[in-house]
Amino acid sequence: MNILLVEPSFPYPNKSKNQAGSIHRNFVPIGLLKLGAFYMAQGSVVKLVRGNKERCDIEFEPSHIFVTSIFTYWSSYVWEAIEHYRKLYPNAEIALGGIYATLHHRKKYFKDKLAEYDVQCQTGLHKDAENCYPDYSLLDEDVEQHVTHAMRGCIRRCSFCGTWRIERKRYDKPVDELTREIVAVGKSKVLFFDNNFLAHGDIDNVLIELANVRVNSRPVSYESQSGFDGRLLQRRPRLAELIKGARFKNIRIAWDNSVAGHRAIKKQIDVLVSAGYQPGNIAIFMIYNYDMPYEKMLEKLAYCAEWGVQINDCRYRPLKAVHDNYNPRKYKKGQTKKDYYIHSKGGWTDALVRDFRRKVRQHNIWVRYAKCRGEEYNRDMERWSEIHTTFKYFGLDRPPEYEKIQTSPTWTQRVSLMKRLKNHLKKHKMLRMSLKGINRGGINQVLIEVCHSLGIQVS
Ligand code: B12
Ligand code: SF4
Repeated sequence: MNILLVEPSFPYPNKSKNQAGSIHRNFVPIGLLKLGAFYMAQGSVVKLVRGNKERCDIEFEPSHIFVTSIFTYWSSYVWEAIEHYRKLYPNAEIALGGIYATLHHRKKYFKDKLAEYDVQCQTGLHKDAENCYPDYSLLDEDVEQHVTHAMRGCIRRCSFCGTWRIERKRYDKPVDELTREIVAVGKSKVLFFDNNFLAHGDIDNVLIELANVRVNSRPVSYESQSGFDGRLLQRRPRLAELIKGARFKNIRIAWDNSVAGHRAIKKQIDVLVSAGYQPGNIAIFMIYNYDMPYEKMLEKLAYCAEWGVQINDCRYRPLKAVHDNYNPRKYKKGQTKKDYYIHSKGGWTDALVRDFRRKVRQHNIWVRYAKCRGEEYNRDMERWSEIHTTFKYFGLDRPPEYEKIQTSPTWTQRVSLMKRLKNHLKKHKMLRMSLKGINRGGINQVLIEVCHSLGIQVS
């Protein structure tokens, strides 16, 4: 078979503004990479495309096209991809799978669309692909981390969550299989996409063995994308020590229940701190725009300030949502329920959603840059933080103090050029460039030349 794997042109953020949001990096269509590995092993010719490409970019005639899907509210990108590839290859067999397909396949509108474009739908996990390692060579660019699962499913049934509908069966990957996989894939950073990593039935051994894994004689570092189940940590503080011992970074726990649960959350933070994590490097997932009203969410925020931990704000979108056009830039004009889901039942409005996000952003900046110096949040700190993000984008270290940037014409020009160039590269989905290694005196000139060549105004 000639198989074309398609990741629709999902609107992934290029890079989140703050560290608590650093979870948005390194997206890869992991399901497709496993499917590709499986079909290649079967002798098929496989090619992967990201977005809607033209025939000339896809140098072969696919007999089968596999389209993946993820968030339900990104459904339009899925159907656009299907429409595009159906027109391009009228005779190919098209199959749609992934999370959105699994959550919506029973709905009438969904079935109608399948019929309209003559598409087969496959729900849930692909058993054969699950036994394969993702083949990263299918991607054009190098990916620094390996994405995997230690377990599937979840031990809980939270009302807002789709996880237990998507991964109905609990499965724990045996420890030796997991470590063998990490060594075979050979990347020294591993990202777990598990729903509830600590619920693995053999978690102690998993963590002990992860600590021992070496890739090219180097230790491996880990991250659990969905964070850790704080209740399990609280029950067994030893897990926090094992997590630390295994070099897990970007630690997150969730606080989705009532404000009255603050004592338990504090205990969970204490367990992590006793294991060696700094409060400022711990983040708390918090669902908002849901049943808990804005005022109560502010109480949670105040506790987080007292504890000195960061917040990962999670705006609720229902599992049935098929669009989400929330635009953070529209804070002046505002948006309505037509644009995105607003949980008015819980008293939420567009203004409150934006206000809560703003407060969380300011809180995180304060935790990262000011708290340790005993200072309050101020707007310059946020401006400096944005410049810092731009520096990181170009592979540079920390910028100087904000005051120095403001008072030096060279620095002001440099920062302005960097911002313009970054916006241009992002807008046109161009590869980011590195300014690392260019001598300081020459950076402005390099930036001016690059901007000129791209038609960006530099005055
Ligand atoms: C990791 C993860 C994230 C990551 C990144 C996801 C990514 N890949 O881009 C991050 C942290 C960024 C994230 C963020 C959010 N997430 Co999330 N996330 C997940 C999680 C845990 C896994 C998703 C994933 O990528 N899995 C990897 C999949 C695609 O690969 P796989 O499983 O190996 O694929 C297999 C099958 O799917 C199948 N398959 C896949 N494609 C195809 C194609 C064909 C043809 C076939 C045959 C088979 C097939 O075969 C593969 C092999 O078995 C899911 C929960 C879950 N269990 O699914 C929630 C989930 C998708 N997230 C969810 C939510 C709510 C969010 C947030 C909105 C939370 C918030 N409020 O802030 C944000 C939104 C961010 C945004 N940009 O909009 C919801 C979805 C809600 C919805 N309405 O769609 C889920 C379902 C969890 C939940 N709580 O309900 N998330
Ligand atoms: S613990 Fe997390 S993954 Fe499990 S059901 Fe609740 S929200 Fe979903």
